[in-house]
Amino acid sequence: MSEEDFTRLVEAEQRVEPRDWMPDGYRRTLIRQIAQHAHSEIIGMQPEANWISRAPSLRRKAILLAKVQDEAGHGLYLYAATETLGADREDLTTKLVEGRQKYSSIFNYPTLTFADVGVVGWLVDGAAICNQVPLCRTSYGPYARAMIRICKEESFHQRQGYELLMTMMRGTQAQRRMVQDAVNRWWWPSLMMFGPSDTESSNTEQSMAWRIKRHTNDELRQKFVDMSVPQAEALGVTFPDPELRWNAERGHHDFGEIDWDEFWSVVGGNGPCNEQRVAHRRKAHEDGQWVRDAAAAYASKRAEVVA
Ligand code: FAQ
Repeated sequence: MSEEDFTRLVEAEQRVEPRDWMPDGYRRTLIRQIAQHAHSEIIGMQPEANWISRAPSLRRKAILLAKVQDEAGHGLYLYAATETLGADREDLTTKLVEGRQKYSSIFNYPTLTFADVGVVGWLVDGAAICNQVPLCRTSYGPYARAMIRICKEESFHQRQGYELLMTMMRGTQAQRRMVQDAVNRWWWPSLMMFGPSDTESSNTEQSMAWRIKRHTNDELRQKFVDMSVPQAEALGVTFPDPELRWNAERGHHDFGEIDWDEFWSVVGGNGPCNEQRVAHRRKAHEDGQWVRDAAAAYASKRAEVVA
C-alpha cells in the first residue's frame, strides 16, 4: 500500500489495520494518544480505589469494585492496541513511571469524600464518554473496536455516579452540601480533560486529517457543558461558574474561561496528587515483578515442552 492508498482509505472512512502501511507520524501519534489513554485508565483507578474499603454499604462497595476493575480492563485493551502498532508494554510502563509519558490531568486531584465517587462517575466518566464515543469511529481498527466495549462500560460508570448523587441529594442537608462541594471541586478539572483550546492544541489539525480525532477539543468541551447543565438542574446542584448561561443565538451554553495556568501546571507534574499517583504506580509495578518473572519462566518451560 502506498501513501496515496493510505490517504484514500482514511478519506473513504475505512479502517487502517495493523499490517497496513501507515506513515510513521500516524503510528507515533496513535501510540502517543492510546498510551496516554491507557495510562489514564490505570492511574485513574487510584482516586476511586481510595474509597473501596470505606464504601457505605455492600451494594456501593460491589459497584465501586466492579467499576475500578473495568478501568484495569480498559487499560489492558488499550495497551494491547498499542502493541499492534509495535509498541512494547514494558517500555510504556517505564515511560509512565519515569514521567516521560502523560496521563489525564483529572486523576491528579484528590477524592476527599464519598460524594467525590459519585461526581467522578457523573462528570469524569461523562466527559470521558463525550470524548470517547466519537473514537469508536477513529481510523485505526484495533483502537476503534476497543472503544466500543469501553464506551458501554463507561456508560454504566456514569449512571452509577449519577444514581449515587441522586440518592445523596434525597438524604440529609449535610449530604446535599457534600455533593455540592464535590461538584464545585471537580467541575473545572472535568472541563480541562478535553485538552487545551483549539488554538493551543498542537496535535488536533493533523489528528483530524488522519481521522484519529473526529472532533476538536473545544467542540467536545461545548457538547459536555450543554449535556451537563440539565443534568445538574435535575440533580439540584449548580456549577461554580457565574458566566455559565444559555446563549439562544449560538444554541449553546456560554461558559467562563478555564484557568489554563492550572491546567498546564497539572500536566507538567505539579498538580495536588501527581507525585503520589506516580509513586503508587511505580511501587505496584515493582511489587509485581515476581509475578511477571514467574509467568515468563512458566511460558519458557511450556515452550520447551512443546518443542
Ligand atoms: N491531561 O494537542 P493536544 C479515562 C496534552 S478518560 C494531560 O490537544 P491531543 C476514563 C496532550 O497529550 C481520560 N495531558 O493533544 C476514566 C499533548 O501533549 P503531547 C483519558 C493533556 O492528543 C474515567 C498536549 O497536551 N482519555 O481515563 C490533556 O490531540 C474515570 C497538547 O494537547 C483519553 O486519553 C489532559 N487532559 O488531544 C478512567 C482519550 N489534554 O502528547 C478512570 C483519548 C491534552 O503532545 C476513572 N485521548 N494533553 O506531549 C484524546 O482524545 C486526546 O489525546 C485528548 C488530547 C483530547 C485528551
